[in-house]
Amino acid sequence: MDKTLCVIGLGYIGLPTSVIFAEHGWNVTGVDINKTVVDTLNDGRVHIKENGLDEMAARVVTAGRLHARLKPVAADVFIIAVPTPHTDDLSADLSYVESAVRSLVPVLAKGNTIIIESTIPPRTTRDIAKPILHAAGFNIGEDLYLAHCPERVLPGRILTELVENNRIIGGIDDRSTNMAADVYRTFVKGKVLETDAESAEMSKLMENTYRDVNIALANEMTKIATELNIDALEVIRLANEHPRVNLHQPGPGVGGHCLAIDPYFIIEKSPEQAKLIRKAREVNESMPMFVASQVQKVVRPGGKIAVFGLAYKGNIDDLRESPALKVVKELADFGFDIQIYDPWIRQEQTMLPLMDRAETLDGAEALLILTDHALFKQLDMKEVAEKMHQPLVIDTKNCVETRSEHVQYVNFGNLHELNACCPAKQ
Ligand code: SAJ
Repeated sequence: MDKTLCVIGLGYIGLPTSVIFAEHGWNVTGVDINKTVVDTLNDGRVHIKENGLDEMAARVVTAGRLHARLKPVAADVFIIAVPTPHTDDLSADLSYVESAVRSLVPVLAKGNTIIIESTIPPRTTRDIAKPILHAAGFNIGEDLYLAHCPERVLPGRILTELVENNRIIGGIDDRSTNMAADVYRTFVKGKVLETDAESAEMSKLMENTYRDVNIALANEMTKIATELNIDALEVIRLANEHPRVNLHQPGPGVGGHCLAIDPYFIIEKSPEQAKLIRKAREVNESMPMFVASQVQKVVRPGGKIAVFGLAYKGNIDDLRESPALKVVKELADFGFDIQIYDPWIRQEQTMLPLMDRAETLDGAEALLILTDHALFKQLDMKEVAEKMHQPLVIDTKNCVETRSEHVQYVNFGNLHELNACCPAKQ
């Protein structure tokens, strides 16, 4: 194949996307403003941890099918995969998307297809990207084709999901949709679903909002169940035996760059209507404080707390919007002495001091598990109990599989037991 692709943004999505297109025969240029990222990739290495990415990147760079650059180059197809952070008032900061679109203008030629993969509020493709290209003298749908194709891959499984997941392709017009769909059809094994730009934008946001609202429901139910001495996890297990019910799992909050942010992109566009979506965000945002207040029931003021897990979810090295960071902050504000262990996080990723497992447990009055890393499933509870001052395990992710008489084990199903259990407070 002699097709060329230029990907703007070599982050969690843009880098694997560049690599997978190159692996499927495209000639790819990856563009990033960060020189270290560019140099690292041109060396055949990657700056993020993702299953299988390092080997595949090394292969396509060595084969000469993937190059990294600081500026866009001419290509048949452009994919924009830059971040859309939110501003202090929680609306989408589109400055990266806008400047990425602008940066293409000098290299664009008639017949090019431009695809925005970054998550964006509804109508952004038509109301913001299209006018920039139009002002540069291009007629969209005739000279250039423009579409939104949201990324929907799960960290840890990105290379597999890029190929196997269904893709939604929403063009500014039918021709744009068809052109963009053909790009993905070169390697996607899932369905390539063609629609308009607005439906594509909104459906991506609703997928993550659906999960956020469902998790909020589970979290709210956990608070209610704790008050009423009911086992929330048992309730979820039983209710989910119904063929049309899928309650999600409660936890210390909702992290990551998607579920915790995407709902706000809907709220900002329709603040009067988005009542349930806003409430769900509030419930999930309240969970770190809820967890900290449960711990406060059972640990003496100033006491040591061992925290296992900082990443926003299990088996990844990602701290973005992690509820664990917020729980740690609340606990620190309460004046507790916090010791943290996370085998997936490197010290340079955080200002919080990380320790090894044994040091973290040493003298602790509670072990608080905030991330469901597989490594935490089989904890040696005898060792845990020996190191701790008070052998109490609070598992907010219900992930520990080992049970033992050496420790008191509490999860979101029996949090109410904390009201009665605390020798440290007596
Ligand atoms: N969580 C719960 N309870 C649950 C499920 C998740 O508390 O029952 C928490 C997790 O611990 C984590 C957060 O929610 O803190 C988000 O985790 P996640 O695994 O649900 O989602 P992400 O953010 O890693 O990835 C999501 C995915 N979207 C959906 O599953 C609908 C992924 O497919 C998207 O590509 C990604 O968002 C994205 O980029 O939008």
